[in-house]
Amino acid sequence: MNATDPKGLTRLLAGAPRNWGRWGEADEIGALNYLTAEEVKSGMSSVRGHRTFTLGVPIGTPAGDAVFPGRWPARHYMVADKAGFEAGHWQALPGGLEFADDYVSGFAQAGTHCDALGHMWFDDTLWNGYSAHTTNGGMKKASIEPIARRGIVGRGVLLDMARFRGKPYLGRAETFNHNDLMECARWQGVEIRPRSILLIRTGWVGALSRGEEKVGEDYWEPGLTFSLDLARWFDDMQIPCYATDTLANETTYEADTGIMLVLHAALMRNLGVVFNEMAWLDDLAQDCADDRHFEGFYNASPVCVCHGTGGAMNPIFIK
Ligand code: UVW
Repeated sequence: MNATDPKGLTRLLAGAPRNWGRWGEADEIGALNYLTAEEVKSGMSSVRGHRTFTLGVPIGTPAGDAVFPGRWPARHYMVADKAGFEAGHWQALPGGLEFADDYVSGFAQAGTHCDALGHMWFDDTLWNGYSAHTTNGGMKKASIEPIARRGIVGRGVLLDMARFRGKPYLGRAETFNHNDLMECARWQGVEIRPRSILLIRTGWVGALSRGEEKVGEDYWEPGLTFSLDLARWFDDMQIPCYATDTLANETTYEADTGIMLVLHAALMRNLGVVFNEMAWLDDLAQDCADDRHFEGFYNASPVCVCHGTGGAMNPIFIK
């Protein structure tokens, strides 16, 4: 099995768990179904100091935002500003009020975002068995809309893999698995309970923002790497959603085969696990390291883009 095999994923994931039909034939939110009122309560009761952290990265940055190869950064244009009023392009509103307006365009998957469950597929089939043809001209199934309507709210656990490994950030192509996550949790003194939302810090987005790492042609992120055991662990633990501070939530290639983005297939497409990518976790991680409290209340919802493949968001973590 290798990356040139068009059926590479089919073969790699033979025997991997799949949640299709588990929440009915019409389901479009997958493992978010695990987030019931109990999980909201558990998230709220894990709050101690009521400190809030926003996890969205800035977009439209003067230096140019880091985005996955093949995409380009968000573009920001001023439509109305004081100069426009002075030049006579705009007139003050009755009573004298003037205003600034702007226009932002960019990829749904640039910046901190949530992927729709139908964002990636193989074998012509999306999450829950929907045909890949339902993506044509806009997602008719498993778009970002149902996730935006539901919201992602529950008990979040920060797993600081970079600190655990004694590094400012994990290196290019550095990997870890579910056993490492559990060891990291033990080291931190926090419990990964069933239905926890995992926030996995690699330090990578911080390194990109400081220019210590760059997105280039041979881009290869650090992150979780696939195994059947890892997929089974996510399934057994009923993980509804996980966030990372990388652009795509997993190491870019499987080292043995060169197959790309395997967890988008094994976790998102097969299990319905929701991906929150490119989260800013450095400030939260510092606070957790200071007070040794690694859990809290995670709240997020993507922008509700009609038929969209994903949506920008700015999650809030309260601890
Ligand atoms: C890719 O598409 C590579 O990643 P994301 O999950 O951000 O969309």
